[in-house]
Amino acid sequence: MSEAQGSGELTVVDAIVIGSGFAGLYSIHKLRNEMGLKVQAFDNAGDVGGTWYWNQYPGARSDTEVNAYCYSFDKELFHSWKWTERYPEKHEIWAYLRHVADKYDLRRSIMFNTQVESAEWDEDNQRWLVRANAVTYAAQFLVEAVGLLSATKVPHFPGQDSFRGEIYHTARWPQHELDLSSKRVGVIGTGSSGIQVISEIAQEVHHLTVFQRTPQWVVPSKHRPIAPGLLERIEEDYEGYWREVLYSTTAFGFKESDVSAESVSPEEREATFEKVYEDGGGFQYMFAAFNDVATSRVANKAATDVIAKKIRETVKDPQLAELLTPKDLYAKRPLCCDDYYETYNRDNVDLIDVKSDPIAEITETGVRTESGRIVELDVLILATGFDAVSGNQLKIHHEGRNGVTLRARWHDRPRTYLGLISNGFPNLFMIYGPMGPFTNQPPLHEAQVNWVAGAIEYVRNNDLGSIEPTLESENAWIAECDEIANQTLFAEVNSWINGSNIPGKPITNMFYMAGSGPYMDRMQHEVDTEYRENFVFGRSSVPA
Ligand code: N01
Repeated sequence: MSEAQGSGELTVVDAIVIGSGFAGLYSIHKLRNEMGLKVQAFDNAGDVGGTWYWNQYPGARSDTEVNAYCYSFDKELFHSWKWTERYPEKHEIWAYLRHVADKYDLRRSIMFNTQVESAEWDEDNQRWLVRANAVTYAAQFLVEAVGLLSATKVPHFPGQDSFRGEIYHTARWPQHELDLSSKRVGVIGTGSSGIQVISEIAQEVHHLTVFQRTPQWVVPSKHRPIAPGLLERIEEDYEGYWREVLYSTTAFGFKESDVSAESVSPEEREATFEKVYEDGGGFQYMFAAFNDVATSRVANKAATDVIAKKIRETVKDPQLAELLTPKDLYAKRPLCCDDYYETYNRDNVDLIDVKSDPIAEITETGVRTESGRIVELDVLILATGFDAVSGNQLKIHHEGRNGVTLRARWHDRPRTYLGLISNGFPNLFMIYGPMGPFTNQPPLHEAQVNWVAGAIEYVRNNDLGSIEPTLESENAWIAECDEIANQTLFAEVNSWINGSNIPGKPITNMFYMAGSGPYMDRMQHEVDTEYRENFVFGRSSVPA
């Protein structure tokens, strides 16, 4: 439907969805196919997939076991899609998301290659005016599924533009395969992206130089086919399984430990960590070996002692092993990857510690460090991460009620209630927004989209114009989130989790760390109380 507005035309829909990754696709399906709303979606990518569209770097794969890294909303989809690996690689996940788009006919609602520029709240008409491609769209509801880790962090070293080779960020990797076989390649960054790309390309490239600033604790994931019968067993009690996932702490789909490392002997701790490490525990190393690795220094130290031992046993050069061993707590998002430490035994791989010898400049032909060391390169890979959690939201110019911008409102820190919606920004729902749960994402995306759908239905059924959290409820939520986070060791370590990786960004807690189950209860409480405790409503835009 079109409507005249001043000198221009408005395209009017019921809901706008931004993003078409896991969360965006399900939002479109839920709102359009199940609720019958008129939906317009946008994505700045050329196709669906979100993270899995952009992160096509070699070695990219999920580090979450696939039985919890997929949709649950349609049992037939779960049954008919044949995953092959326990931790599926990028092509398989991207193909899955494209299949979902086809199966539920979602593409026709999505405008690709389109960056939403702005979203302005129109109080009189209780709706959002969204600008994209120089066209204005109006919608009562705005659902932003823009990704927790989407806005890239691209450092600008002196001289970077003069480099005559190729430069790629892992999260803006070209869609076509690159032939790196005869190339001298440098990788800056050793987070989850860096370790995957390093382990994968080391076998292929002529020479690889890793520029490491901070080593991280890496646990193998031991890739292998899905355990025979696992998905079939899940189907036998499908609802029960997904309920268990959502009401666990991390929503990773494995059994979390209820034993604290502090309660057992040092020998038992070590043996347990050894076993999970050797099994390719991945995330289980932090959450399934014991229940206090993220909260107890004793448990955390026992966990890192075993990884440090593995590094020493694996890396032949003791000096290199020492450089690869972190000095801080195991309290960043866990890193899981096969053959990472083994990679440094290869003759064609070098590690440069850019903490003690920082990168001084990028030259026309490579990298020069402050000590004068020169590394000649054909390709430079930036595995330098993201302006995470709030970064992508803030790329869009939002103006809420009374012209207050989201950037101004979030100046000191991102502020939401339940990680879903911010005071002063009615009907703007964020899927996995700041101050939301710290969990595996896809199951929580679905749960949040279901909650958003319920809130939208409530507003529409009661002839209301809008819903938003009160300032008091938002403040209380943030205080609660901070109190819980401060009981964890995550609060003591710098990483993208607290925004410290971005110069000038406020360093602050951005998550609800009490777990998925308690979070589900909190969302349900709002439904049970008909949103009357913590929300206020705007008047209907439809005259009675
Ligand atoms: O980013 P990161 P990431 N000079 O921020 C270094 C998800 N993910 O893309 O630690 C030199 O963790 C930086 O060094 P330092 C997952 O949630 C999932 O790897 O700041 N180095 C660090 O080593 C993950 O946690 C998957 O000292 C610089 C690295 O770059 C999140 O994304 C795969 C630098 C950035 O690490 C982020 O991971 C990939 C500079 N100027 C990602 N700037 C899977 O599911 C930055 N660095 C498998």
